[in-house]
Amino acid sequence: MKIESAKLIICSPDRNFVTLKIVTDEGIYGLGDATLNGRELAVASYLTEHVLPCLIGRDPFQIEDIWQYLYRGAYWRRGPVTMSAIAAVDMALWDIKGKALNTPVYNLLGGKSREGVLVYTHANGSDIAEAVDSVQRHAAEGYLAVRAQSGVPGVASSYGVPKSGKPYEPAERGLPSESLWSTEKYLNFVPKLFDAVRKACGEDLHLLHDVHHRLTPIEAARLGKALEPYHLFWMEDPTPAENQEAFRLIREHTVTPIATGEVFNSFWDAHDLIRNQWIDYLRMTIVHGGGITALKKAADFAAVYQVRTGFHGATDLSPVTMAAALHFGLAIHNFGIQEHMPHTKLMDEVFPHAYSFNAGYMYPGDAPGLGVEIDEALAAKYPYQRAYLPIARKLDGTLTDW
Ligand code: GCO
Ligand code: MG
Repeated sequence: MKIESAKLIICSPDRNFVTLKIVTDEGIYGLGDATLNGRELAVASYLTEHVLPCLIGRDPFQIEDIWQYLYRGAYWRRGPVTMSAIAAVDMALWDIKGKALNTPVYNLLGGKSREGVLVYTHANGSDIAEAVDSVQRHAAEGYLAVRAQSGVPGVASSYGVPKSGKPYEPAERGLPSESLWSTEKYLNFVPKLFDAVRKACGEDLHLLHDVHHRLTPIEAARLGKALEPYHLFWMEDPTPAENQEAFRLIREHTVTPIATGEVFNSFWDAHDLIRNQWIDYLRMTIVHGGGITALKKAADFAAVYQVRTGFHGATDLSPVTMAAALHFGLAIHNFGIQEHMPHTKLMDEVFPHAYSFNAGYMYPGDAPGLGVEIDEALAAKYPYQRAYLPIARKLDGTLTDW
């Protein structure tokens, strides 16, 4: 079998997605997600100009060799643009191999280690009452794990707070919007939020919270300690992780479990965090982390240190990445949890898929390959529109981590 052609489908059904389609001379094709939220066309151009011409004529079964060719062969290493492009090729090749062998991708990764993939979803509110209500509604839908975020009095437009009762969706068309931030108000507020949520929802529901890189290590340590009575499943991205050693200080002060990695693009971003056991969950994702091939190695390394996966799964990761993450999560032994922020009805129509949700778990389905299609005619009706993530400023105007 040989790769005959490769093309990109760039569309915006409610939000932007860049999808790679690799077609073989035997008519089998594979799909890969290349979406990098707010920087979509950089990855598209990297693929079109530099990667796709090198694929034609290659054997799509040689996934490892093609990965090394695109990674080492470029000389320039890592970075979100490069790694998302490599990931898209990698996903499409696993999809092709599964279809060619007539088996779901999870079988190529070692087979089922569990029956279903535990997922968590997002609950949001502009205040505590709304957030509690949202957690309860998601629990009633069957979720066993829910992430809770709330507007903080005085910084109501903060991360994770939806506008006009819609699910929270940060990417916005037009130039970046600005939101406000106050660490002091946030730190005083969050324990009250989780006190209310625990009282309303009982002890058994898994609760999660995303700090979104906004605290210094000592502030994060204070938050982790304050949240201990509410036994969170995890505290996410407590501080930026460019300096991996920053997590040592948090770890030394709190037993609240720590998850990080959604902005990582290489195993090396997580190397010290894992080998020092400064984190409990690795949140890298297949699209931004270099594909299934790269993440399998990262997950196997993490397994040695009892670090489990908790892959990123916001709506900016397309259904192709969602499917890849579900096959992956079903197969590996050290799976922890998978984020699930449901796509809109339109996004699901553009990407018909075999995966499903039932009673707190997701299932990749048994279709060969990844089990996702793209309706190209429908996708063509929704052309790309420039969109950005917001930026954040402190109350005095200083730019800070969003
Ligand atoms: C999450 C994330 C998202 C990101 C978004 C950026 O935990 O789901 O933090 O909300 O902000 O995916 O593109
Ligand atoms: Mg996050």
